[in-house]
Amino acid sequence: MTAKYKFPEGFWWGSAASATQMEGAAREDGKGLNIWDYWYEKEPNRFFDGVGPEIASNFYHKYKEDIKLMKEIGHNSFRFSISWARLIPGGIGQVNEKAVKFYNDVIDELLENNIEPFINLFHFDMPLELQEKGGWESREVVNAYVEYAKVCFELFGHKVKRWLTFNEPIVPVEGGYLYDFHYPNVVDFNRAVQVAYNTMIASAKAIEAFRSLSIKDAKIGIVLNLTPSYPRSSNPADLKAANIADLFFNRSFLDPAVKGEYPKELVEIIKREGLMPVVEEKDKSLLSSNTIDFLGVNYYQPRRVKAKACMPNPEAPLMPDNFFDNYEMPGRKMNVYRGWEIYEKGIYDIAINLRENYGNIESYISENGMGVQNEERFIENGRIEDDYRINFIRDHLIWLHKSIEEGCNVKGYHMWTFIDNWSWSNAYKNRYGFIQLDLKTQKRIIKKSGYWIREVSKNNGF
Ligand code: BGP
Repeated sequence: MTAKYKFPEGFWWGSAASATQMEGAAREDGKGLNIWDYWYEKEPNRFFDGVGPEIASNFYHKYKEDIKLMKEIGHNSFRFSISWARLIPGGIGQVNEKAVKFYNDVIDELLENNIEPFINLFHFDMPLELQEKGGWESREVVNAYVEYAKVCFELFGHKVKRWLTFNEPIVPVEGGYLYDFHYPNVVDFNRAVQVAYNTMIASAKAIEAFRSLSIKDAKIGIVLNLTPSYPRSSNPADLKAANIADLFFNRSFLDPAVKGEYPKELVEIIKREGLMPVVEEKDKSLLSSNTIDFLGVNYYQPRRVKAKACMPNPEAPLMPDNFFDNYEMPGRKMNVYRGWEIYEKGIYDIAINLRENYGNIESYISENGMGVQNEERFIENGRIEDDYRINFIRDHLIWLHKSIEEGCNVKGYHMWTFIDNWSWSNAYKNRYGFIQLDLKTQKRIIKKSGYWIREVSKNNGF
């Protein structure tokens, strides 16, 4: 078949997942607890249907079967994260040999199946003991993370060539320190800024440690969720609001990661509002000399913004949203289950922005996907006929393809996610996988989209 949309040779086709969301075995083989295990124990009501992370999709026990399925649906690459609390229970000190064996086995199994492993070091899962020491607010925790990163590079660096320091580092800031959807459920802009800042310091320090090891042919990057900010109109007030949202939610991580410095405009706002974090003398040079080699972009939805309509309550906690209002554009296309707008062109706009303003840094789509509730209703002859997911992927890929034709340096497309998995406080509400997971039996069944992506991968296009 000659594909109409042909992708560059060696394009990465695959998916992403994270330790807490797929491994299960949350209390097995010496794994320490992380904030998810703990929060669930404390407040199970905060999780959809009261389901916690203890079993997840059971990758810990089923990785062989799962990797076989990845192969079957055409994966040539796969991103997963290491559970810090599994590798180093408590977050500091002794390495857990059973965890080392597990991650080695997973990496070997992937390599034997010609699936390139991408390893992410942190996907929202702070070891509990370190959260109790202050989490990302604490420099001690930053240093512990760097030690953990070094352990990973030393253990697995000879086999793994693509490393990521963080997945969506802004999400623990939003969830844990502003909007109450992650533990420790703090609402405090000041502390949120410190957490955001320290995370970037941790990332830069891990990159520094990585480079000092000179691992042959290996690259290190970060995964950011980029949400292009579209103003309601060209009215200057709307443009200003969209720019502030962009500074807060995109450039706060994108600029230090790629350019090694924070945008001046953002620093001015943070100073004006009295939100400056505690910084150390060497931070500036640390950030500027340890920028990423490549960028993972998670793209789910755009952010539409308008000028603030009302004065915020002066007694309510200060929030990023004091500077703009979210805008519900009439006629927008929605994924109603997740409550996220679907806007395929956003993926193109991100790539063009990286080309124009970020030196066309090597990038790939590290997550994109569509969570749908009650997918069983689409079962025909034993298989989920998820044509909506196929359309979703295809329409995004068409825009991604266009960006590549226009010179954007995009190297791959990973879906969220390989198999239906546990989605934080949404637990199993929305299903994202190419592969259906029967929660009762743990049986895995490839959905129609899985067969579709296999063909796309085989033809390197469609
Ligand atoms: C991203 C995260 C993933 C994943 C996905 C889907 O933000 O990196 O961990 O969960 O979003 O979102 P959700 O699970 O909230 O529906």
